[in-house]
This record gives sequence, structure tokens and C-alpha cells, in this order.
Amino acid sequence: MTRIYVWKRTYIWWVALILLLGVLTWTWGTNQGVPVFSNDKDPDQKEFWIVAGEFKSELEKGKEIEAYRWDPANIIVHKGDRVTLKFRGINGASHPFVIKGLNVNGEVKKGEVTSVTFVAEKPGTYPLICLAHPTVEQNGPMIGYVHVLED
Ligand SMILES: [Cu+2]
Repeated sequence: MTRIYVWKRTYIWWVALILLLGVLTWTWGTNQGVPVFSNDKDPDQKEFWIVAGEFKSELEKGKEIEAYRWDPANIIVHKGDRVTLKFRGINGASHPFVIKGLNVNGEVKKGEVTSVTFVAEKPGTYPLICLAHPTVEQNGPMIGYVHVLED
């Protein structure tokens, strides 16, 4: 009887060890920098979602202050990537924008999705600027950055 008990206990430890190794292997495998936006058929095709949002607050004397923002505001790609940015308009009626240096422009409207696609040909940092909210005085700065890295 005792022998059977020992065998079962050993068996349980082996099963636990195998399960643990399985979980660790799976966890390790899923954390190897697999980008959520990559296209399996075309790894150089990168897609990002950006929300046009707003921060709003009130000063002590009741004055309201606000700033429109791109979220996320930093997009990192590599030279040669075909990049698609999908903008979703949440706050503010309209955000006409340019990405300086990349010859990209468009307009994000409330409740709509705007998509632009370009090839990141030259390394550098390119500002994504909303032309309606470029400065503090105009409820900005609504500025983000597209970082194009070397390979
Ligand atoms: Cu704007």
C-alpha cells in the first residue's frame, strides 16, 4: 500500500513539473517581442491605432483648461516598413494633420476612422502635428512623433 502511495506522489510531482515547464515555455515563447500589430504574411507591414483624445481640467477659480492629444503619441518603426496609422476621432470635431517630412496628411473627424499608409524610407523623427491644435494657446500641443529607426 505504501509503495503505491509513493509512486502516486512521485507521479504527481512529475505532472506538476511538466505543467510548470509547459507554462514557462509558453510564457517565454509569447514574450519574445512578437509585435501585436505585425502582419504574419508581411512582417514589414506595421499597423498602429491612434486615438484623438482630450485632457480637461478646471483651475481653482473655475477656469477650464484643455489639451487635445494623440494617444499613443510615439510610433516606432524601422526603415523600409510599410506603416498604416489608423486614427479614431473621440474628442474634438476635426483634427487636420500632417506628418512633417513624410509627406503624409489627413483629417480625423469625431466618430470616424481615418487611415493613412506610407513607407518609412529614411531614419529620423517626424512630428505628427494637428493643424487645429498645434500650440498651448490653441488647446494643444497636439503633437506626436513617428520614429523611424535604422534596420
Ligand atoms: Cu487637433
